[in-house]
Amino acid sequence: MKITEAKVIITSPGRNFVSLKIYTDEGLYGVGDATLNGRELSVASYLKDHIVPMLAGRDPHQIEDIWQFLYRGAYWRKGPVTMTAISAVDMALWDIKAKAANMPLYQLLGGKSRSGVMVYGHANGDSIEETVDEVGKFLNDGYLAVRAQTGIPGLKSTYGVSKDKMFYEPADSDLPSENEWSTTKYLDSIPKLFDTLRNTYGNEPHLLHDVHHRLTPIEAARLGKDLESFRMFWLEDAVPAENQAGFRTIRQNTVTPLAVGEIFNTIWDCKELLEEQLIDYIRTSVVHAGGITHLRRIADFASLFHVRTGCHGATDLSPICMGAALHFDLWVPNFGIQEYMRHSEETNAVFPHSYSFKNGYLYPGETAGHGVDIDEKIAAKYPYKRCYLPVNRLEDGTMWNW
Ligand code: GCO
Ligand code: MG
Repeated sequence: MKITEAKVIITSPGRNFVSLKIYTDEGLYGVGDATLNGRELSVASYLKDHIVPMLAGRDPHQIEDIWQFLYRGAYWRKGPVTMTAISAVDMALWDIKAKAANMPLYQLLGGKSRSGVMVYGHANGDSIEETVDEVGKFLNDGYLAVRAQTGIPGLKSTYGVSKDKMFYEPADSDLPSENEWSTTKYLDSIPKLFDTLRNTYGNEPHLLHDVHHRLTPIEAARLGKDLESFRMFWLEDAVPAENQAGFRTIRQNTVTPLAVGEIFNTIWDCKELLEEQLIDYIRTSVVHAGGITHLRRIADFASLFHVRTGCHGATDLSPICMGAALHFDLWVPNFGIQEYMRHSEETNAVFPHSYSFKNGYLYPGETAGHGVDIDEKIAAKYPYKRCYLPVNRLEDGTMWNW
C-alpha cells in the first residue's frame, strides 16, 4: 500500500478543528486530529507546507518509521506545533492500518483490558450551591466521576465556570478576554465546595478538580492538605509544570493524588515527574503528545512508577482524538480515567463516530479503524473563525497563568 495524498481540513462548528485525511492507493483513508486551541492555523500550515509534501509514496503501514522520520527529521524536536502535526499523521496511519486489518484499533494495540472506559464529566456553577446541583445532574446521568469547578466570591469570572453548562467552551473570543485571579480567595473557597459535595453525595462518587496552573508549589501543598479528608480522585495542574522538581514540595506535604500533563507534548516533559513518582495520573493526549505511538511509550514508562493515565478530553480536542483515545484507553494496562467534555450537536454532525456513553463509561464501538470520520460537506459549512483562550491577571493587573 502507498500513500497517494493528504489533505488538511479546517472547520468551525462552534469552535475550530483541524483534521488531516490521508489517502492510499488501495482506496482506504485515515483521519487524524490536528487541533491546537487558539493556534490552529500554525499546525495547519506545518502539515500543509512541510509534512504533506513528504508523505506521498510512503508505505502507510510503516507507522513507526514515519513517526521517527517526522520527529528526528525535523531537526527541531518537540514543541506543541510539531508534536500536534506528528500526532495527526500518526492517528490517521493507525486508522488506515486498523481498517486494512478490518479490526477496531484497540485490537491492534493488544486487545481489550477492560469492558468500558470510565470517564469524568465537567460540572460547574457560579456558587457552591449551584455547583453542587450541577454535580448532582451528572450523577443522575450515570457518571461515576465528576470534575467540579466553582465561581469564587469577589472574582468576576474564573476558569471552568461557564454560561452554557452542557457544552462548556473556554475559547470564546476573537481576541483574548481577561480574567482576574486571587489565590487567597480561591484557597478559601475550594475546600468548602468539596466539603459540601461530600456531605451531599457521600464518599462514593469520584470527585476531581482542576487548578489550571494557578498556584505555587507551597500553595498547592496547602490546598492538597486542606482537601485530604474529601478523598479527591485527583487535583489537576496545581502548578505550572515547566519545573518538574517543583512537584517535590507538593508531594512531600500531601496525599491528595496529583494529575498533570494536558499541555505536555513528549515524554521529556514528564520524565522526572514519573521517575520520582511525583504524580499519580499523566494527562498527555493522543493529539498533543505524538499520537498513539508516543502516548503508548509514555504510558508504558509511567506504569513502572504506579502512574495511571487520565487523558485530556476537553471540547477543543476533536471527536477524532476522542475516538482514538478510547481505543488506547480500552487497551492501556495502567488506565486511570478519561476526560469527557461533551461535543455539541453541530460538532458531532461534522464528525460521525461509533463511540457511545452508557452508565459512566464510554465504548469505542467495533467499527474498523478508530471509528471516527469527517463529513466534508457539513464541515465546509463552517469556515474558520479566529478564537482565543482567555488570559488571567492578578487583582493589581500583573499577568498570571490562565
Ligand atoms: C481540561 C483543560 C481544558 C483546557 C483547554 C485548553 O482539563 O479540560 O484544562 O479546559 O483549558 O483544553 O484548550
Ligand atoms: Mg485541565
